[in-house]
Amino acid sequence: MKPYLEINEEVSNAIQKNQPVVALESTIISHGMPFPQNLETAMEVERLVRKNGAVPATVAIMDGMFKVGLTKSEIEYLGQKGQAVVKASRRDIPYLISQGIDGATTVASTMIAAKMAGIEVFATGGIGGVHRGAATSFDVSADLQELAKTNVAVVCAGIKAILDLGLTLEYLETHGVPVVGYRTQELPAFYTQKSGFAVDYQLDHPTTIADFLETKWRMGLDGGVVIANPIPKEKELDYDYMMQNIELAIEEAKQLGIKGKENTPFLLAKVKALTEGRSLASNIELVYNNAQLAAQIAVALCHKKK
Ligand code: PSU
Ligand code: MN
Repeated sequence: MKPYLEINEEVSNAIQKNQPVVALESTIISHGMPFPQNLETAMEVERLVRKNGAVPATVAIMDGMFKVGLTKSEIEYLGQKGQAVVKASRRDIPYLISQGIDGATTVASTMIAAKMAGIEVFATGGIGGVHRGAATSFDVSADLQELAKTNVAVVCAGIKAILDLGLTLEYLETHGVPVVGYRTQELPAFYTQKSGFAVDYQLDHPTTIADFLETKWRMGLDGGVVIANPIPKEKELDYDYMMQNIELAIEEAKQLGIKGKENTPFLLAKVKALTEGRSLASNIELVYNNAQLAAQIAVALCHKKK
């Protein structure tokens, strides 16, 4: 069989030497943000990971392979092509790899590539989840099923606010996925610190998070962990303002009959338009915040192994 995993030299050296590495996804680049902010954000995220002592490994499907650790020009390509790149979740991987078609990896597929490469920590914006109205649409992100089985910690600003947070928490509980709040008891709602829901456990230090992860996986309790890291107070948006605009966006998606993998990118873009770009600005800030914490957790995990 032809190889399907290509880890760049810097990332591969770091993994071999037990040095910290943070995986980063590419759907957020191609489908989650417009050009050129997507590109600027992706580059700044990599810089922040390095600044906090870890090696960044942005993941995508390119040239018929899972690439772990992209070059700047590969990130530029994904940013410029935007929605023309296939959004690749678990079910899309075999088609894209066997056909040699490029794909931007979601949380689910980035977790898969990270696991294959031996990377335990991953930073993104917000995870996918159970959509509002899922009782009739059945729209539940493949991210949740991946969290149920793949041993990677996903550092995020909680569950994307466009989703049904309560149902998503129920799903995670059923599948044994712990939701850990970093310095918070309240689950953040992506653009806001507030959500009205509680996390399962609060942990206040990258080292205690590393202890938690190591305990889970050493005990053979397979599956991911959600590390919910609230957006910084000065960057958050007003909760009621966001909920109003999200409801408008969902209403429009319903009217246009948007479904399947188009749903999340449509809603994020619509909310951005309705908030005159405010949602994008806070989305960028929360990703930066997550990249830094993810790097710190990766560093703490490596210290424990030494
Ligand atoms: N976080 C963001 N923006 C995004 C995403 C996450 O700040 O665009 C992406 C991730 O790739 C996640 C996907 O896996 O949205 C969820 O899509 P779906 O609901 O179709 O599974
Ligand atoms: Mn979906």
